[in-house]
Amino acid sequence: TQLESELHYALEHGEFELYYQPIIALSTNQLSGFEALIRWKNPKRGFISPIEFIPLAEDTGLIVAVGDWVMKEACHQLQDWMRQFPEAAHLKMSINLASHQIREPDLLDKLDSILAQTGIDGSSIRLEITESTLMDQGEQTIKKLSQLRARNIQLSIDDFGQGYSSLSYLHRFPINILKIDRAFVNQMSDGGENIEIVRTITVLAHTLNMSVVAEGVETQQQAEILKQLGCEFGQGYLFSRPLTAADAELAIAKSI
Ligand code: G
Ligand code: G
Ligand code: MN
Ligand code: NA
Repeated sequence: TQLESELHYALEHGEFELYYQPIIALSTNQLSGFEALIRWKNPKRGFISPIEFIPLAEDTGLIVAVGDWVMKEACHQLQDWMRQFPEAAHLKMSINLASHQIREPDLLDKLDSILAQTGIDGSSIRLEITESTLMDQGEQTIKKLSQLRARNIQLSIDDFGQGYSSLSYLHRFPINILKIDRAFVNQMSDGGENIEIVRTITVLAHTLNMSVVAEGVETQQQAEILKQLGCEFGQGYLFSRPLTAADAELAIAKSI
């Protein structure tokens, strides 16, 4: 299709850009890291949301090339920030990984070469994998995830609660972080029910030795409730929208 060939063109001509959304430690209000979020600025069409082109990139397999670019760009950016700000060595860079990318045989080699090139420690990056990707795939995925963990790379389940996680299965995945889907967080203040769901997810995560990131935190009240529930991290418009690299850099400078 037209859009498909434009995606190819976009990759080769630098039309993609990463934005960085802060992730905040709720107990201290400190910056703990960023989630890298891709943006496409097309000279003709203008801004195209990832909601439109990521599914297409997944269907056509182009997601692997796009994902490779994202991993490289995000890691080089983190390397640059760590050089500029030695006090920011604790910051984590979260990178979304599509299901194609996990199945891809070269993923580990690519990550190894990015880590070697940038000198970043594996523990500084977090790969976000959606719940449905995780549940779709069997033993091969568990093996791949273990190989990532062997490099100290952290693993997050993204959009948790949206899919159909088999809870009995969850403990078999070597996951460090659980990101609670923003649907639960948004509706938390409406009444008790979603608060109880978030509480239960948090207890579940902690039982499995995972930390919790709440997505879509938009109000101070939500942040307070989340903190009380023992949720460690928050991400959302209350703290910050996704930022350009330049603005993210200012946020780091301010935080240290
Ligand atoms: O940032 P925004 O709300 O526009 O993102 C919309 C969707 O696109 C989200 O589900 C997000 O996870 C996804 N997305 C953003 N950046 C990337 C990326 O680099 N890779 C993949 N696979 N998905 C991304
Ligand atoms: O699916 P994933 O969690 O990767 O997507 C992250 C998306 O959520 C990004 O596109 C980002 O723009 C969006 N987002 C981030 N914070 C908020 C928020 O507080 N409210 C809403 N509605 N969306 C948010
Ligand atoms: Mn994500
Ligand atoms: Na998410």
